[in-house]
Amino acid sequence: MVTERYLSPKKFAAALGVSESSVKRWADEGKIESSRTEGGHRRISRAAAYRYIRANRLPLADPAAIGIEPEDGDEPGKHADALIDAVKKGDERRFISVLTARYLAGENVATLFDGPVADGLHQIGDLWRHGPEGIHIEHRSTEVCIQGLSVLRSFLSEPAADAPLAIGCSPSGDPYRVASLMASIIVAEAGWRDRNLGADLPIESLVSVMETERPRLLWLSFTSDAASEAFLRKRSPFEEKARELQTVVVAGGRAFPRKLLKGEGCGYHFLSSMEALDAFARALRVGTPSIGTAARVESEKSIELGPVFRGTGNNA
Ligand code: B12
Repeated sequence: MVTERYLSPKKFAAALGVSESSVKRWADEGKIESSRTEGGHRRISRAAAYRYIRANRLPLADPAAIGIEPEDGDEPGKHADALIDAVKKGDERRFISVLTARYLAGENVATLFDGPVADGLHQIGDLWRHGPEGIHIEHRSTEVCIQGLSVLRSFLSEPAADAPLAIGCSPSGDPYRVASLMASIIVAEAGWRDRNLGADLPIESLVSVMETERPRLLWLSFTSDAASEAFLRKRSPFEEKARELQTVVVAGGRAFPRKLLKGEGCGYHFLSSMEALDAFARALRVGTPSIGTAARVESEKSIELGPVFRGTGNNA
């Protein structure tokens, strides 16, 4: 598995099939983020190199030169099948290799998450009914996804220091970790500072982190029916805090309690996919009026949009 964080212009040039002097010129012109060693040698972070390849849709003449496993075949769907298969088999190396190749090829990250990554986990969803091995397969596949998504997260550029903050989690009693990690990567890619608080977060600590961190956007992922029922019973301190701080709350997941779309609440916006979150987070980031339409279309069941939405939120 590839490890070195930095690439020499020579290695990067070999991977791209261009001359070393071209890469050095691009670095000096600032086209590729680069730095200098104490000895004055140029070095390019692997993440910056990956972003450059992705942004310019550059073909790799020799992927192995930078430790990327060449992709086998290019038929449509081949990559999705490879990802699904890697998730189901708990094959971390292959999952990371194919996910990295899809990222370099410029594939939409949210589409990858809603598609092959989620499908891979959905397809093992019933194994637990057939015995204890089903549970360890679910654990293994979940860990593979967590590792792979964390590697992909490391390719993203750091958001601006003054970028708005988005935090999120799965509520108390909900052990599911993948969807919340996906959401954090999607908002980070949309230019937010992201803070994933993971699974099973008690509502009291959610309220306290809202008080201290004052996020502009907050995501909730509901997968466990029992945890959703518990959230419905205990939600009022959270809703009071969200109203007080004018936090924009988005929620999704198979167990999202529809009741949240009725009554006072705090203006939950139900988004059914990571693609929807991507569009929502990008529009809210720039506070365009069209966000209203986008959200209303996506969550026609949601409560009328509050003033927050028109960019009066805090922590911007
Ligand atoms: C992995 C897994 C586990 C793992 C979880 C590991 C972990 N820590 O994450 C473990 C082994 C712990 C587990 C345990 C159990 N599980 Co389980 N599990 C799954 C499985 C296979 C995948 C879940 C997952 O991560 N999916 C990947 C995510 C990304 O996909 P997704 O949830 O569909 O999310 C997509 C959208 O909904 C949306 N989305 C989701 N959240 C959000 C949030 C926002 C803000 C947005 C915008 C979008 C969004 O975007 C995502 C990408 O498209 C599902 C099968 C399934 N169909 O999902 C069963 C499943 C959820 N489990 C199930 C069951 C029954 C159980 C057990 C009771 C089994 C048992 N007897 O042990 C226990 C209960 C645990 C508990 N305390 O609740 C049932 C239903 C659960 C329920 N009714 O509450 C399912 C549906 C399987 C089935 N078909 O029966 N499970």
